[in-house]
Amino acid sequence: MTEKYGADLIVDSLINHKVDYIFGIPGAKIDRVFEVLNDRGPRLIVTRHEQGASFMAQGIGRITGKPGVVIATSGPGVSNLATGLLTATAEGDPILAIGGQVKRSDQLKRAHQSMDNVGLMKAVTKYSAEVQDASVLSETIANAYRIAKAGKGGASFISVPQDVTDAEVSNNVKAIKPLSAPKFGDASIDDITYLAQAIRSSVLPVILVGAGGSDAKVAKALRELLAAVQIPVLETFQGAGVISRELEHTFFGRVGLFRNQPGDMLLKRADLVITIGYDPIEYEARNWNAEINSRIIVIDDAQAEIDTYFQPERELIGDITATLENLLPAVRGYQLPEGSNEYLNGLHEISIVESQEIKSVKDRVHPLEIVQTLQEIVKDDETVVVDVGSLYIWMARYFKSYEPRHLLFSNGMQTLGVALPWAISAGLVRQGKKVYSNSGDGGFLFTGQELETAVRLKLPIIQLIWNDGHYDMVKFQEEMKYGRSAGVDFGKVDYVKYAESMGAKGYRVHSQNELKQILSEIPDTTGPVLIDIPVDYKDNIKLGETLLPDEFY
Ligand SMILES: Cc1ncc(C[n+]2csc(CCOP(=O)(O)OP(=O)(O)O)c2C)c(N)n1
Repeated sequence: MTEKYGADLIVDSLINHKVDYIFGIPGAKIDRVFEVLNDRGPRLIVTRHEQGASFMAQGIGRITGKPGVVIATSGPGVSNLATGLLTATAEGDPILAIGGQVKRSDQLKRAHQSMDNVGLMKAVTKYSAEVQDASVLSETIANAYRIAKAGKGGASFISVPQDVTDAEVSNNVKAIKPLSAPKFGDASIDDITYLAQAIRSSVLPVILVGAGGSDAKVAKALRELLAAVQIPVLETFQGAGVISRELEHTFFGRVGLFRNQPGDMLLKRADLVITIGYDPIEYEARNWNAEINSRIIVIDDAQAEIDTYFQPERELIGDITATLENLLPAVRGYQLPEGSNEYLNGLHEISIVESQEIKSVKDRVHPLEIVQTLQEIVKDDETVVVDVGSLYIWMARYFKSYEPRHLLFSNGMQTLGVALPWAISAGLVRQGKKVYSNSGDGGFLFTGQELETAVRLKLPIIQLIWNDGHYDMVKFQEEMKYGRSAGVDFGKVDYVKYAESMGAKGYRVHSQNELKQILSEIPDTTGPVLIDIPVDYKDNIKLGETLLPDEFY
């Protein structure tokens, strides 16, 4: 019989959990796992930095709802995972991370790469543990996997000392087969009836969909509800895409960051706010309920975190899809009163007028021109990812997406550098579909080295760089606060050459027409393409200004 090691149990456990991809970089303390991956197991995607690998695992978690898996070696390999795990835990995305560790006998010494892995990761995960005996590796992985995706998703981290990975295990120790997750029921009939009555007696109810409401099943149930009941809907940035084209008339935009959107007016005016999978980390209630007078009812799978500005009258806790399905018959046919319809028509007009004001300076492209061009080119089943920065405010406000989890933002943690790694995850999962990755020239170079990974994988990623030569989102907000900015400038990079040096195609455009032409000529099958777009950010200050007349509030 062939020998079996801890590393075999790790890989067999991943196989049993039907893990398709594992992202990471090896090192001596964990290399036996990579050695086993040579022969079997998930497809290994070697990245150019562990942070990139952790973002890619998060991207898999965000898109599929199943934990993305990442692996790194001890010391700096593990610490480089921290930002990805933090972002995933904050934003509700399941990840299973496996980190190498020094031998157990070296852990209390100042030995090479010795570090308290579990202590470091405790702060940024839902679960952080170190395995001390190879025979329990599989059960630890099974639990970590389940914890990562239970309720609100997040990261699980397992530290594995080198001598545990390398330990021989008896052939009687088998990797645990995947177990079916417990199925939760809907909210109680009492609570559903209560909400139905609240809707029927309201004059202007509104639904606010957050990250937890944006998975495909919830979106389907919500769409069925909205086809039968007239209620306006708002999204947070991570709730993007829940409203289909057919239901577009029910959509009143996204809210987040500055309290100046038509959606903010609607939230203020509404006499009933129904939140679905809303997480305050995206847009704290103090921003939209500053006066503490909103009537709030929650639909979620876990009870709400209460604060002064978020005191729901009722919470419908249970499987969100099942709750929405059972709410439907109780509210079918509800129509808004005439006065509310007039108000909503007015709101629609404000958004349309605002999005039409475009005047770009010569040789630079206005943000709204980029948004409009993408809107024309991108198909509904293609993925658009957006890094943090001024570009993300423009995209979150104006780019419409009609399928859940097809327009991706890091909003809970606002982590710079997620775009290209998430684009790689989307390219892998949604095979054959183009992915449009948007980054500022600042954020792009946080993980820009992963362009080589995308080239190696031949993924059809179109990386747009909104290039203004500054960390603009900080710049314009500093200018609003202090009348000047600090720490926001950096030097020039030739992104076309950068792309070419890694084997990608690189272009630079100076007008909306050039952008449109290049985008429309990219074949579906081509590998990564990078487009450098000198962007005209003169209107950015408007993003933070109070934009709406008071009487609408
Ligand atoms: C990891 C990380 N570091 C710092 C920040 C703070 N921050 C938010 S936006 C931003 C500037 C982004 O600049 P760029 O990518 O060029 O996009 P732009 O705002 O110019 O469109 C910075 C530094 C952050 N969100 N994440």
